[in-house]
Amino acid sequence: MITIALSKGRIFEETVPLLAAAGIVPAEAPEASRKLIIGTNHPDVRLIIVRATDVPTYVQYGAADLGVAGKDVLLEHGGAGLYVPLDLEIARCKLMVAVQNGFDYEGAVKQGARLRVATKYTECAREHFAGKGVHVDLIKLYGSMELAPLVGLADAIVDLVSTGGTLKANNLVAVEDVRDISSRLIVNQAALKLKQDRLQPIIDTFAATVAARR
Ligand code: PRT
Ligand code: MG
Repeated sequence: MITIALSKGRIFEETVPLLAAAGIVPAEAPEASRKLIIGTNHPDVRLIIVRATDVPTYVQYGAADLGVAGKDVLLEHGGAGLYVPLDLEIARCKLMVAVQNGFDYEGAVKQGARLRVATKYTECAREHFAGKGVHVDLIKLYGSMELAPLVGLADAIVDLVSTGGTLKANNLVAVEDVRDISSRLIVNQAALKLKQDRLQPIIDTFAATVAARR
């Protein structure tokens, strides 16, 4: 059995074409069924649907052989037990610093002010501000970071931005890039050795499909 861990939403949707290239077709869409284990056209290939942040954990412990996870998730999770052979170049976005419209971020940084920063991405944020020599108090949140500056919880947020629509709708502006983000194929290292004959062709087909899109 080959088990592939995916999160529903953009990662599932953008992985389906890559799976199709490898001849793997899900029996149903996760939104349609509420099932957490989804069969495919291959009796020995199944998909499991987990939270985006849990994908590396399932693969690390070998409960899934393969998974697709955002670089943001991998940076926060750490890479133990994971082989990361491929940037799938899907679910692209940017990790950015954003503030409420009118907040003088550059000025605050120049004055050496201590900034309160709300984020789900505390590891990335810590490294980013340390690299700039900016002192920050990090406030860990698990979602809706955009709210924090609006109600005085934080001066700034570090969050993912794709269209910019969410920032705009909440009177926030991006003031700094932290890094580009895309999703990666992750592989359980032991599974790669034990099931190489089944896994390597999938990895190779994904790689060829990604390269052909460039
Ligand atoms: O939603 P849930 O809480 O279940 O989990 P999740 O947010 O971790 O999962 P999901 O499926 O939303 O995201 C999975 C992966 O997609 C992330 O780990 C990223 O690598 C990638 N990705 C790409 C994004 C975005 N684009 C994105 N725009 N993840 C989240 N967003 C959010 C962002 O946090 C912000 O709230 O969308 C909002 C901004 O979008 P725009 O288009 O308004 O700028
Ligand atoms: Mg989300």
